[in-house]
Amino acid sequence: MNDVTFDTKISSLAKQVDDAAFNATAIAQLSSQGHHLSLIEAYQVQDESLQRRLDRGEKQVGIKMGFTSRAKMIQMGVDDLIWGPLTDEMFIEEGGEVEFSKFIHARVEPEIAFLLKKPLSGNLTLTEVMAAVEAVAPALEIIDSRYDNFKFSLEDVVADNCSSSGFTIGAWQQAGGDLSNLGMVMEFDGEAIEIGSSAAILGNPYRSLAAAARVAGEAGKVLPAGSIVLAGAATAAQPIKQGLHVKLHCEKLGIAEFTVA
Ligand code: OOG
Ligand code: MG
Repeated sequence: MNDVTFDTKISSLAKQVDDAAFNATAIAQLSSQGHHLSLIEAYQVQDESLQRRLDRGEKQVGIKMGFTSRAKMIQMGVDDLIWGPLTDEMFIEEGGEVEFSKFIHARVEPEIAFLLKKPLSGNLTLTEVMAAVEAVAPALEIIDSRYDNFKFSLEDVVADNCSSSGFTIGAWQQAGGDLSNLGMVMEFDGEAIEIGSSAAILGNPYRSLAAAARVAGEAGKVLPAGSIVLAGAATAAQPIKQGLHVKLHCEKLGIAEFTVA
């Protein structure tokens, strides 16, 4: 394939996943359409679909890490961590409402968020990444695969911006505390639906931040000061529906909650 044909293919796949997200309409997995992308090509599709969002006026506010826990890898049948951009359009005011009609078949999962006070990129020690953190907070992420039946290969999900579609962040807490084993309980309408520990996130969510810096560096990017980084879900994700109230209690960090309108 010459370069022009290749660029056209990446652009047309980016348009496909971005249109699916924008219109909340599922599409067939790219792999089942016969597009067998390499991981590098999948991230090129992701980059182009981010560009389409930026062209519509969205702003990148950070990144999310995915499949940083065994629980998530097993639930989705994949075996490597992934990452993708978060934009302001995905942000849900903490305690606020999110429209169910924005989504195709959304799920929610319990996470921990970091706010950076220094730029991060490349291979860094845990101590170095910890020193770059301004604050930490409990967070909930809404994922909404644009693919039929929420099924995908690793390359499919990367091309689809890692299913990113919404996130809410509880009150920021001072950084510096031990995050390696905090109890996390996600409730649906006041009843626990997922119970886990932050230890599920690579043994310590700060390792996910170090991984974020490393993958950003490998992609020739920097996570700027002021970025939000979601460390990845501590438990499996659960489907949401209209009217549902979702609340995360995270030991030492507090709560994050929203209602599906
Ligand atoms: C992909 C996103 C994974 C996480 O926290 O592990 C993710 C998906 O499960 O659809 O956000
Ligand atoms: Mg997640």
